[in-house]
Amino acid sequence: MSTVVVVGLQWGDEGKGKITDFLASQADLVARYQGGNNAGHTVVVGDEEFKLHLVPSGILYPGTQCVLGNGVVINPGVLLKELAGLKDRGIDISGLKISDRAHVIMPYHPALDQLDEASRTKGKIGTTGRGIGPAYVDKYARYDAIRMVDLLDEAEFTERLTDVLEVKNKTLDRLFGHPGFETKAILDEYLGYAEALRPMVTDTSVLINQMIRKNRKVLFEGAQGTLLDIDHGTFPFVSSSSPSSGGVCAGTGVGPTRIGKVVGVVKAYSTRVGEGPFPTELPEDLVSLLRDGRGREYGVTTGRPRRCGWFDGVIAEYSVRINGVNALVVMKLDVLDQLETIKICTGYRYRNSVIKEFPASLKVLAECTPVYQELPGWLCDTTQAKELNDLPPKARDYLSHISDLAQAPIAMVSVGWRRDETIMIE
Ligand code: 2SA
Ligand code: GDP
Ligand code: MG
Repeated sequence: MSTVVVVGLQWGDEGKGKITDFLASQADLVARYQGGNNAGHTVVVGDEEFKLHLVPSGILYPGTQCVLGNGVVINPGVLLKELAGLKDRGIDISGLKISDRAHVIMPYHPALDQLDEASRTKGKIGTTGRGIGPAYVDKYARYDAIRMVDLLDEAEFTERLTDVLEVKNKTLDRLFGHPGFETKAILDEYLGYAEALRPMVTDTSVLINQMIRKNRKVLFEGAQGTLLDIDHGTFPFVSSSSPSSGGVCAGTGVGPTRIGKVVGVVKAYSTRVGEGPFPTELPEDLVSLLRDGRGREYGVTTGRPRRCGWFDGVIAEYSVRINGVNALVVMKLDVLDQLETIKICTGYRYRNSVIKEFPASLKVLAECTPVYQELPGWLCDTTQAKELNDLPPKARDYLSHISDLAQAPIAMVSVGWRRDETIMIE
């Protein structure tokens, strides 16, 4: 079957943008199925770098259809700005379609997100502040949600917004003493967005399923990662959507019988941005080993420095299982080029035993200490490698450990941010 899901197996930022772009050269359609403009996907083409937040990473190929599925939450102003920026750089944006069932991020969503985070003395999640959580809360609570289809209907939107603002303004005042939003100002702004987006809004489930029936190649691009999944992540330190492969069906209107392959993207080490547990995290005095130099581990959306640590085999096996991964892609191997010793976590020591399965309880996780195997570094440049045999034996040995721990075969290895710095294995 010609459908492929690209999913992050850690806490996001594995390099999904690069791999989606790489695979998109063969794709007819690329769809996002969850998240919103909290995502930051980097694609490098020659000397040009594109940082995509909402637009799928297939947009750089003219003629490739791109879709924002019903599971995505859409900030219309941000989307239009991103599209204008791409157009200014000569990118053909005419292939983008947006689901009529996708939910809309309204101005009170980022406000509530930021005020809520700022008001908490403990238990901060470290969100991106883009209103993602509050938008999904409204979706699941149902009463106050606004979908694209509502935004395009002026009478419906005006009525809904008037009712919703009454509730939201009370909440903003009562919880945070924050001044309310004006209905007219939002109407003026959002009805303008509605007109600009109208030609792109459609029933994208029809579109994607038509492509699949014609046996065209369809890619589903995950944002964030499995450990940030609302169900399978390190709850509550997660995002509010379903980045794992299970999210594809609900988030695009494509049935599970139509999913062909699941490509799991992992970094050769680990990173996390925001709060929450991170068993293999390096202490601050060692973090620059991975964060700086070729690692460039800073948030694409917020600029926040990312926490960095060693590769975690417990998490890799967990995520391969949750997503049904049948091909692994290992990213950023080159970042380890100059390390004399590389550690890899093979299990967690918990009280008197070693556990291999990622625990649900954060209390248990806090008591876990990683069991490390130390491997010798290869101490040479891998960025020029074009096939597996070009890599030094020690680097190949490291990759074998990753594959064994994750219990999945490696299909590709990335040794740099450029398209051609990619090794195909199968
Ligand atoms: P939110 O804003 O409600 O989704 O935040 C909840 C948690 O999810 C994390 N999160 C992310 N983690 C990694 N990368 C993300 N995208 C940007 C990037 C992040 C950035 O590509 O660098 O620029 O800071 C992303 N989006 C959400 C977030 O840190 C919280 O832990
Ligand atoms: P995403 O959210 O999963 O798409 O990943 P991000 O774009 O947030 O972060 C990945 C970062 O790593 C970006 O700056 C990429 O340009 C960069 N990158 C991707 N692959 C490689 C690689 O193999 N080596 C190096 N050094 N950088 C890479
Ligand atoms: Mg990212």
